[in-house]
Parts: sequence; structure tokens; C-alpha cells
Amino acid sequence: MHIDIITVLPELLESPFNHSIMKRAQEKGLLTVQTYNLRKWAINKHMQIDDYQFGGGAGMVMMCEPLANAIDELQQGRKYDEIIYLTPDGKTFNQKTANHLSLFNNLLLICGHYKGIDERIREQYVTMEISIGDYVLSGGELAAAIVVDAIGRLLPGVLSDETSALFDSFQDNLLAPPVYTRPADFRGKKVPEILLQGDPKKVEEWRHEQSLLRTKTRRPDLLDEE
Ligand code: 6GU
Repeated sequence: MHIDIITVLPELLESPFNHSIMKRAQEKGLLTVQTYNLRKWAINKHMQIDDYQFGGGAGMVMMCEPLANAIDELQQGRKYDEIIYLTPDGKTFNQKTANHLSLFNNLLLICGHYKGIDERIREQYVTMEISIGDYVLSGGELAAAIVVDAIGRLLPGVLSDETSALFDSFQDNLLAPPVYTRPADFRGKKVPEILLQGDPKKVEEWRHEQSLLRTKTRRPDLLDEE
């Protein structure tokens, strides 16, 4: 999978993909991520990429021209499966969307700033709009990092069998069960006996029960989703 990201703050996206699982995904050649500074397509020598909004009101809007030129140029080199705009008024990102996106070859992510991007870019270029939750961030970069991470770890070969995404919380609309490691007794707090006995079938049953219990008490809404 290849992911291009258009941003005014490429520096913000340097670190997130250079550690741990995202680093490994790239080293294995399973994922490539390339950021592009929108200023490269600025309309003048002042490096302008935003302007006041028509109709008045506080806050700048990211202009059509730099974005359109950036997207046009990138599209010459690649056919994108989706052009995704990260925005608080997009559809809320979840595991189902991550699974869906992980099947594609090429994605283009656009990070918004200020008041957002000119509506005409959304109409003409953007094929999908994603929010990562009901709160407002100062820009789409951190949201883009989250989306790339959630997708990247699902790519075949990125996770080992033991850490397989099949067992994640949310993968079957259930939260993950509690986990324990040594010592078996920590300041008098004991690990559930069943996990110490070594009967894989019983462990499996216990984990499933715990998953259901957790989901019922913490996220009953998940049990209603199809
Ligand atoms: Cl994708 N962008 C911004 N700026 N704020 C957000 C968001 C995205 N998702 C939730 N809040």
C-alpha cells in the first residue's frame, strides 16, 4: 500500500510512522508513506495557500488552486482508490472503515487547517471524508497519523501471528479481554486461576466471556452494530 499525504505541516508527520509497527511495515516494503508540503503549490511568492472566507467571519480557508494543482500533479503519477479529506465533519472513523481501506493500493490523504478547505475541492476531488471523533483538532495531521496507523497494521505481513489483528478489540464488535503477565501474584492481587492452568479451550471460553462482559458494561452500543 502507498499513502500520499498533503499537509502544511509535514514535520508533524515525521515521527509517527518511524517507530515500532509502522517502521517495520515500511522496512518490509508493505507500506510507503510520502508527505507533500502544500506550500510547494502556493500561488505566489508569499507562499500563500489560504485566504479570508467569502461572506466574512474569522478564520482562513485553504484555497482551491494550491490544492487542485497538488492533487492534479500527484494524480499524474498514481491512480488513487480514495482521496480522503480529514475533517471534523466527516464520517467517524472506526475499525470497519480501517479494514475497508486496508484493502486498497493507493490512498491520498488531505489534512485541513484553519477553517478547512474550499468546498469546491471537496466536491470535485474528495471521495471520502473522515473524522476521528467528536472533538476539534487544530489540524488534520494527527488524524491522518491515526488513520495511517490503523490501516498500516492491518496490511498482510505487518503483524506476526501472535499479534494478529484478528484478536483486536472491535474486530468482531467486541472489546478485548483483560490480559496479565508475570508475576502471578502482584501485591496480593492474583491472576485468574484459569489462565494459569494451561487448558487452551477453557482459556478461550473465559476470554470470550470476559470480552462479552466488558462490551456489555463499557460499550453496549457495539453489540447493536451489525
Ligand atoms: Cl480529521 N480534523 C480536525 N481538524 N479535527 C478533528 C478531526 C479531523 N477529527 C476529529 N476532530
